[in-house]
Amino acid sequence: MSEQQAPVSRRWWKESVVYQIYPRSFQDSNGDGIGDIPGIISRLDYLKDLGVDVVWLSPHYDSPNADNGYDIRDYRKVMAEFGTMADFDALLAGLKTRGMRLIVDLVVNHSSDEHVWFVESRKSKDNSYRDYYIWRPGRGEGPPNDWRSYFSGSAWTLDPATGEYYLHLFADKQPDLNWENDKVRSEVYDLMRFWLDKGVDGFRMDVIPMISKEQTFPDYPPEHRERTEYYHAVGPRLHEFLQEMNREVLSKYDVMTVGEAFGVTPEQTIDIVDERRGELNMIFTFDAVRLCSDGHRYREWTLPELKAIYRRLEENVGPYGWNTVFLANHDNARLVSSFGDDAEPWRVPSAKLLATMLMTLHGTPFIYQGDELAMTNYPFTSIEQYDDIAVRNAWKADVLTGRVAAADFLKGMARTSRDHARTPIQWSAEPNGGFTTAEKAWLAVNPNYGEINAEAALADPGSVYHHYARLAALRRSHPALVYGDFTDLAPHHPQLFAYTRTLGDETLLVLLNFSREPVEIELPAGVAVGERLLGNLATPSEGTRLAGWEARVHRVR
Ligand code: TEU
Ligand code: CA
Repeated sequence: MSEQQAPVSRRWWKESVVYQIYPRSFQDSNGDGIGDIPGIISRLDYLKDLGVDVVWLSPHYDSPNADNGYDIRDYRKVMAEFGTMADFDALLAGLKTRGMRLIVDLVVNHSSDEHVWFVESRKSKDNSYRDYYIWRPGRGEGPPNDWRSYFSGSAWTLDPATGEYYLHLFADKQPDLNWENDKVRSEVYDLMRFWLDKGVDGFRMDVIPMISKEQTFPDYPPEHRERTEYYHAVGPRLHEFLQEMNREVLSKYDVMTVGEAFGVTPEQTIDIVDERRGELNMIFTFDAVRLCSDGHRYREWTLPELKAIYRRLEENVGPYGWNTVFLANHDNARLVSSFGDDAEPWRVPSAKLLATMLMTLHGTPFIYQGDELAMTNYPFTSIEQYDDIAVRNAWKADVLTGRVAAADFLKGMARTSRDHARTPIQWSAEPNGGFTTAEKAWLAVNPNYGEINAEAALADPGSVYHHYARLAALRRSHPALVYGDFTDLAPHHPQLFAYTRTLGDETLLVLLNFSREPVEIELPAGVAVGERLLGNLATPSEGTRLAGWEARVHRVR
């Protein structure tokens, strides 16, 4: 598949295993029901023992929490609920002491409407901060164009003070910054330096491809009316802005960057991650996670579709780029519930199979908190149980207007809502899963915490947690799993994902049975199953047979 001639550069961030923390839901330390930084600090050994190299912290900044911190009021302050700057410094030091790194979330497509820049900007048309945001007069009685917010409704809100509309691709409390303004860009570069000078090791950049807007502000072209992310991503000056950011800031530090690239296609990826261009190191593309959710509806996906996405990413990124591997984050339902089988007795083996895939595909793996415990979707049944602004706004826009039946809406959300991933981490069988000593956590703990929790996982050598740890160790001792070429051996097989990773004279074979049914594999000539390096069942099958949801990694003979 990929006969690569050019030597691929070796970088620490290619060899790393990244773990995402959503601080609000990780560990509460002071009994207010909200996760916090001291809580994270108390779990650093848990992360180290899991095999984590880099922690990605979802936003920890001062915020009114319209979107749980993705609406930043002060980029240089720590969210009071999470702790203080001293706590942040202690977290960074605690990670470094253990040989781990920290990347933080950079949310600069938009700020909070409570950020002082916006408070000023909305005051008058001649305010010196006016052009920090995107203001336009209406068109007739309505907004300037037909752009829609990802959280329902128009992307424009009329502000009575000046009679103009401001743009917000997300909530009305998340006004988009105007990247055309040099002053905005230099403010962003300054705040990046602030955190880099503290010693953070890079950034995950929130919806970064959307920062450059088409300045004529046209209506959506017909082909982009449905999936507007493909319109908003990769605007006219995106590459110019990223190259400037790299020149001004990133190139001066040894850091990693990963852009959240909602709306960027595999074909567009290389222009952002080509190391010769000086933009970002990696991006998250969403074709794989979106396989199972189409808006708020769950979609049945097939394994050949998933494999085709990985091949397409592989073919498009080439020797000068690098991929991420992830299937879950704080914006998607739970990994094992969406891509595995969360019915017993398949939950644990299927979660381990997914772990095996994430850690052996070609790219930097990202683990989302709780997936190492095979945490499952929450049994949501009513609208009141949801916290997420995306759900609440969509309910108002779709159900309360009669466009979607309540039952259909709730059925879809029960499979796709972002809140599934945001329920607190289940640490033990104590009340509230040991997440908090408060009577109630900010979002309900999944009632299955009695069986599914970290204490039980740590005590069980056959747990998903220990499987991740073994995979991390395997990846560390086999550079083929990091740098090796990827070959899909059975692209069209409906239940089997079988591939090799080859570097120099080492070839490893990964066999994954994505179903409850046993399967017998036919391997191509020249590929024979050799020594088993790792498996997910207590009693592994032999040779070319795989039991239901069995996963194994072998040497090739
Ligand atoms: O998400 C970007 C994004 O566009 C989607 O994943 C989005 O969450 C989904 O379409 C809504 O249903 C990023 C952050 O990861 C997300 O948590 C934020 O809400 C969003 O940007 C705005 O900052
Ligand atoms: Ca707390």
